[in-house]
Amino acid sequence: GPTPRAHSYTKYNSWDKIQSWISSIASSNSNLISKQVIGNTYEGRPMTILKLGRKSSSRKPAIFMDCGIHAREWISPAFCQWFVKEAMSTYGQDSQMTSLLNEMDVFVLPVFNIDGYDYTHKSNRMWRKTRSRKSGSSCIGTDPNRNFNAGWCTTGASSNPCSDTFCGYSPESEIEVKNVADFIRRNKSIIKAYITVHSYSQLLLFPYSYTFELAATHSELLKVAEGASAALRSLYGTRYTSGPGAATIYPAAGGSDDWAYDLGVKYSYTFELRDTGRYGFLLPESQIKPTCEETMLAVKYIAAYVQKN
Ligand code: ING
Ligand code: ZN
Repeated sequence: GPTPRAHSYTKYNSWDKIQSWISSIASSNSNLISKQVIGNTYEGRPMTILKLGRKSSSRKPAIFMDCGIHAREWISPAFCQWFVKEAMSTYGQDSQMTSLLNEMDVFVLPVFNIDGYDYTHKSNRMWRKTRSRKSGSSCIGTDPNRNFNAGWCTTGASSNPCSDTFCGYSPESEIEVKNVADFIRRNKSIIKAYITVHSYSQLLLFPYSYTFELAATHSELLKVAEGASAALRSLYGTRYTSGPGAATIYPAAGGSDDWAYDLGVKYSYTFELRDTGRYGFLLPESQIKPTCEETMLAVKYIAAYVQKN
């Protein structure tokens, strides 16, 4: 057969490469990683969650992180791959990572919107939505970050199936959203934090986006976001703005972070990674490494806070 080549963490990998990587990283770290398929996408691709953490007989508290809700935001799946690699190579070396994976599990969904991601590699680089179809419209796809059941379709979303922010025909009408929401509901008692990774704008957002009202724990959410942004900035000076979605980026209902927060996940964050618009979604591969390195510091900051609270 073909000679296996090492996975590249500094390239934008195709879905086929990421799928092989999911299998190989899990099998070569079987002490720390287990795999779980939570369902298939609309086009039938398996959605696999990697559970990172030292095996334990009791149910550990957990952090859930997804990447690639939006197809064209390629730096996002690159970060989830980087995170898993870094977790494996620093466990037993870095005291914080060791303690995190000893005490908690981290669920990582490397690509949420796999069908869309594959489509951006093969047909249209700027595609955002899923690839689902329904009779009655010739337009394809729903915005998965408008399809969660949080103020669904009330603001910053469209009921037009041809729009890039189409909210779908009902909350969780997208199978990918349903699969993730079901998983989080099933594990609601152990999931302490929800982290979702997008690009671009260099923001660290938290609830709410569906309303301008402040979250019940606004000041704590802001304090943790500001600490995480400071940690991120300490590496290369990259500046992030923190705040509630509605006031910081724009009002938008149906987002995953608002839904997770209202379900009871107390620490719920949306990252908008580099840059601020020079390259936008077309962030050069030369920026994958620095972006992932700095983002690691922010995610580890949030994880450390959640671990001790
Ligand atoms: N931005 C997010 C979007 O879905 C967002 C902003 C975050 C909206 C949280 C709602 C909730 O539009 C990008 N770049 O996708
Ligand atoms: Zn996005």
